[in-house]
Amino acid sequence: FGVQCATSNGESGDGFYIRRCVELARKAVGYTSPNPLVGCVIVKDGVVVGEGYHPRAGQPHAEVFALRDAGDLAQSATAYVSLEPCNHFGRTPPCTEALIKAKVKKVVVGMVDPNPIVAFKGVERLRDAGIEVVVGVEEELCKSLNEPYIHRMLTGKPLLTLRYSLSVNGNFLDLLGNGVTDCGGYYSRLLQEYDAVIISSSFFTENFKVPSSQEPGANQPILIITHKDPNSLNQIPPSINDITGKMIIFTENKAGAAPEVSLQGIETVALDQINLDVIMDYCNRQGLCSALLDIRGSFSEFEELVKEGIKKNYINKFITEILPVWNKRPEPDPLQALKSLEQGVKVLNLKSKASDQSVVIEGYFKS
Ligand code: AOF
Ligand code: ZN
Repeated sequence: FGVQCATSNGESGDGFYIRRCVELARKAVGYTSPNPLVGCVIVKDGVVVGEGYHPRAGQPHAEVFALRDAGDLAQSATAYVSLEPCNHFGRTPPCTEALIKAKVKKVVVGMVDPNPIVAFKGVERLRDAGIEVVVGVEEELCKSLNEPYIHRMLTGKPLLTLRYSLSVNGNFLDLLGNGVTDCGGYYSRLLQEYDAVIISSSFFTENFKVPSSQEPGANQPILIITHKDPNSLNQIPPSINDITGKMIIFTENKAGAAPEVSLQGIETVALDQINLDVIMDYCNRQGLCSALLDIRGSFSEFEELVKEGIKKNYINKFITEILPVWNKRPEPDPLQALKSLEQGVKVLNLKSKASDQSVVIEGYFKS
């Protein structure tokens, strides 16, 4: 019963088990918001006797599943958790009490929970109960696991990421328009990770395909559609009514024009001007930790939103995908629209990943 602690190259220790916690936590990618992804491993005498992860908000926490899995073997064992155990009654009871009751000897924590009602209180409670607690093992990895959750806890806003595709000669691409669907599964994985995807109705075509993740068992993101001209709802293909996932359409009330709602059962909100304040508020109310501002083809549709997002520090991150396509500059030229952005927007912490299908560059806007 259980798994030996050492890896094939003989590596063992706290880092190894916290990495396993992160691996377990990732099984619930896309399902846990507004809660974080958390994994837990119980180890006794060098053998894993229990494992668990938090499957979704409202369900028990990672520690509870791991302790159940371990049963009596949890006594005098070490519990590894990628996030500080909670010490409060939320939708579920405190994990600290479950660990104390199970009589674990030691708890190793990947990172402190940025949630102000938990931060350090879980660690203190365990120490007060005589349990040895180690904090900050594989901390960077644990932080990267929960980037959206941490961002929302610290700022009160969802992590908003600007995404677009470019040809190798630097022009914007419309993924669908160019017949490129999902290079290497990268887009599918993004849709699995992000809680919402914001798209403009300007890229809808007759055979419009709803952005949806192809990852097995993926929880599909909420679709947030910006639709500037309320009198042309017919631009939105009727097939949109077949979408089973959650969706909301923001329209713009042009002078005197009453929004014509011809789409059945789809939440439609008419605004004087579509803006990120309203969209971010909506995400918060839905308990979403992240949204992808997905620029398809028509950058000009999003120009105001991108400007607002950068000015107000709402857009924190960008993902650029460069595809092996040489295209002619589209009309109207979206790069012209980019030129009108504030000067001096700085980017940091660039990371890139190349495959034979595309090069993906990620980075952050300096706030
Ligand atoms: C843990 N282990 O697996 C998770 C934790 O409403 P609740 O009861 O689910 O509590 C949500 C909060 O608990 C969440 O905001 C975060 O601070 C913490 N999540 N804590 O010990 C877990 N998911
Ligand atoms: Zn908990």
